[in-house]
Amino acid sequence: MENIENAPFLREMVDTASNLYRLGWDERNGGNISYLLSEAEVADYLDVNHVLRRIPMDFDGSALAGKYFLVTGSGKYFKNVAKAPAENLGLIRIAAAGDGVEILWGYSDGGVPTSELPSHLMSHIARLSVNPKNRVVMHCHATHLLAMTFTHDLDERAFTRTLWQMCTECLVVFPDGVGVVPWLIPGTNEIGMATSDKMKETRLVVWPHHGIYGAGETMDETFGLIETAEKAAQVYTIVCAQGPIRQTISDRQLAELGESFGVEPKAGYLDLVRED
Ligand code: 2HA
Ligand code: ZN
Repeated sequence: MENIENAPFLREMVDTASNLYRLGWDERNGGNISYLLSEAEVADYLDVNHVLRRIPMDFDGSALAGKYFLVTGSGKYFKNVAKAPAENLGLIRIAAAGDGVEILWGYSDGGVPTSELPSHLMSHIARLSVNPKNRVVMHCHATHLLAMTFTHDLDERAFTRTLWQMCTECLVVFPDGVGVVPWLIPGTNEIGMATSDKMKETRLVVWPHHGIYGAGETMDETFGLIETAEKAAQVYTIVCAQGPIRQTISDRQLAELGESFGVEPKAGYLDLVRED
């Protein structure tokens, strides 16, 4: 068996956790990532028939039965992932009955998967139903997006439009906009259901006064998605600090941008009639 700590998927996870920490978006035990892997990918590094521990789950994960995920650990600090991957990460498989997880590697000090496992697994189910290539769900406490949830209207259309207007590339990167859930207790099935419900329509979901969820096909692309929205939120913060907005990207320009890049802005989010 090859050393799993050299596996490309593990290196990606370590690098991403380190970057999220370095950017200040995952203080203390903030943030969590789950990465869907194929059996063929993991079989070079571990015996898939050797289950180390089993942990029950109180929601129905049967849509993901038998699937493998690399997942950050509950209570673990992203700051420490690079120096101790086996303690801070774990490789799990969803039990055949969908009522628990089987730990195959990691969580070496007796740990368990992230407390946000319901939101992650439910979001994977939602994203896989619209894009079978979806593999990554990522949660972090992106600073400016989090701050915006105190000062900006939480209406999804309004929130999305502001982000689209702040950087030209936003509409191209997230034409489906961002979803916003109500404030809910983290770690619960309830916030998992609310998040995954939004994930059927958009790959970015804001948790007011807490952080953001992103989903995508690859680690890089998912990180880039959050990074782009966070950059727009940072620009918004600076713009607001500078004073009243004198000009912005018009809805007509946003529509032309979408056409030029072959993406469809979420229906109803642009006010074209009023501008014409
Ligand atoms: O895992 O970020 O939302 C720590 C968190 C909870
Ligand atoms: Zn969080």
